[in-house]
Amino acid sequence: MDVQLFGARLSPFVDKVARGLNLKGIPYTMLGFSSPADFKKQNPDTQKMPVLIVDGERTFDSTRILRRIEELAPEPPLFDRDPKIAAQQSFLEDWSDESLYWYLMAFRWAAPNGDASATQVASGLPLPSFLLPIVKIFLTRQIKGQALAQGLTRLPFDVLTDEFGRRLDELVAMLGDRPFFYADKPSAADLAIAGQFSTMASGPTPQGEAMIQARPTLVAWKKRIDEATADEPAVAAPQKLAAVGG
Ligand SMILES: N[C@@H](CCC(=O)N[C@@H](CS)C(=O)NCC(=O)O)C(=O)O
Repeated sequence: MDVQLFGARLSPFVDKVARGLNLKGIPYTMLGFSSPADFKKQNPDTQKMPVLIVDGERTFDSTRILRRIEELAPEPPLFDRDPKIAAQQSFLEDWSDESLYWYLMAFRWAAPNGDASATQVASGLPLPSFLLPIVKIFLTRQIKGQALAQGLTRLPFDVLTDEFGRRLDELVAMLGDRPFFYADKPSAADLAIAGQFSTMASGPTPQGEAMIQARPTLVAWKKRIDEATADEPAVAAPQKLAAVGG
């Protein structure tokens, strides 16, 4: 089976899917992009990343991709066997994708962090450095425009941080003493939230990251989900194995 993941790990949705593949032990290669045309080519339906390509068959949208991964490798399951718990996990996955994401976007594109976010995205593109300033203007107009249209990015920064803190406290309460959301094993909900938290920790949003770090329950949960979904360690070089064997 040939599995490719189109996108960049900076996207919380690409990170979510990469974690799902790692949890299932499915080997894959990353497929990057260099222009909007690549998005159109890989995903004519929504023109967004991630896209999962399995033996040439494409699936878009991280939620649908996780369901596809579940078909390819049913173990360990991405949802609890109990349908009521599975429904709660699915709801939380959707909240993370459709609401928590916009808190992240608001932190990224609000006045204090917008320039650093544009620099981060632009420097991930294979471009000559003289084009960076122009690309930053284009990215800011396009991505910040989406965030402003959604609305959370219009909040004054102190109101945004207050609301985000409330959401984090709610996540702490929902976790309680459990290692993962609603269950003892990681689910799609954990993968989704871990993706959002990883992008929040990527540099341009120190205020949001500090708020997560101030909550030990969330820090301990993030460590657990990172361990459960870590990338495969690099294969040892053959000569080293021979030396150990000899
Ligand atoms: N609901 C989608 C969201 C995907 C999404 O918003 N991807 C963003 C990156 S974080 C993207 O591709 N943006 C490019 C664009 O809007 O042109 C999913 O879960 O896959």
